[in-house]
Amino acid sequence: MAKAVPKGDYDGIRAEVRKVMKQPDYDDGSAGPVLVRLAWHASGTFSLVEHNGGSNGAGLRHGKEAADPANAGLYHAIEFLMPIQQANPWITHSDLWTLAGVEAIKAMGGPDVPWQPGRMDYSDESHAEEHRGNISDRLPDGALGASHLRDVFGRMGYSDKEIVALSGAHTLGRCHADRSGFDGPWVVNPTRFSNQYFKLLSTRKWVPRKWDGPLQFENIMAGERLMMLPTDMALMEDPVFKEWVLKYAKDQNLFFKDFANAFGKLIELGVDRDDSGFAHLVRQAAKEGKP
Ligand code: CCH
Repeated sequence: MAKAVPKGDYDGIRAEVRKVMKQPDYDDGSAGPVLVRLAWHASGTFSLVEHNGGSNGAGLRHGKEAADPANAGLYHAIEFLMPIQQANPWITHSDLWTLAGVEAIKAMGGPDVPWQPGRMDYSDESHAEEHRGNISDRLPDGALGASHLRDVFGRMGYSDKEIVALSGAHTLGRCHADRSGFDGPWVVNPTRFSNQYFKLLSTRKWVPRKWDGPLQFENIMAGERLMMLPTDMALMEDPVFKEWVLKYAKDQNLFFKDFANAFGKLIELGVDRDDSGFAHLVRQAAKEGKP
């Protein structure tokens, strides 16, 4: 049972998130990676042009978004957080999901990502659809390449550098054959946030795995079968992406700084609470000459 904390005590909520992260019978003993993925998938549907999608509303609980194959397995994360929400009904799901992602990153040794409350929740499926528009098929497909990454992340307003920084989250967690069809972790210690993903991506030899599943790449390290998705490999194949992979492999501080900025921006996408949310992003995109 999670603890009830006073309304507005987000540090108290963070402490509860740290408690639910300990899951000895789940994956690598931690809910942390799947909590980070929940925050990302809740946010990564945003479109700068259509101004819909994003973490506001916690639409991932409803209808098509809940059934999107890209979100398979995220109910684990939602369930891990449910006791906190039940003990603290004053916090919205959308605030809790994004805060849990940010706290999990920090608890696993990563940077402090800026976070602010103020997201609301859609009350039901029709409420979600009315506000959400058609946001199907917006999350990335691991089987594709560099131009797909630029399409998906460009729609949210991200630069090449930010795409690479965000991809560094694959230092956490693993693929599950029964969720995405892919299988295995990217690094040996997948509950520790670091620049290990970039180091391995740029220095190890990755060969196609011989198996019945979708194309993925492998390298055996310390007796463990590590993996890369085709989209991960695309970061080394594209010359602009590659430059950032090499920089982040060398400089963990730079990676932490760029990741914290990019992830902080991710969880703000479409959160139209006041001038610090969407309006700020539009001004920034206009300044950078983006659509
Ligand atoms: Fe990811 N990711 N991700 N990813 N991801 C998967 C797992 C995690 C892609 C595909 C996959 C980001 C970007 C991409 C995490 C964070 C981020 C899986 C396995 C696939 C497939 C899912 C499964 O089987 O459970 C693709 C394609 C992209 C394109 O860029 C970004 C951005 C982030 C966050 C910043 C995390 C964490 C996981 C591990 C989840 C877990 O359950 O362990």
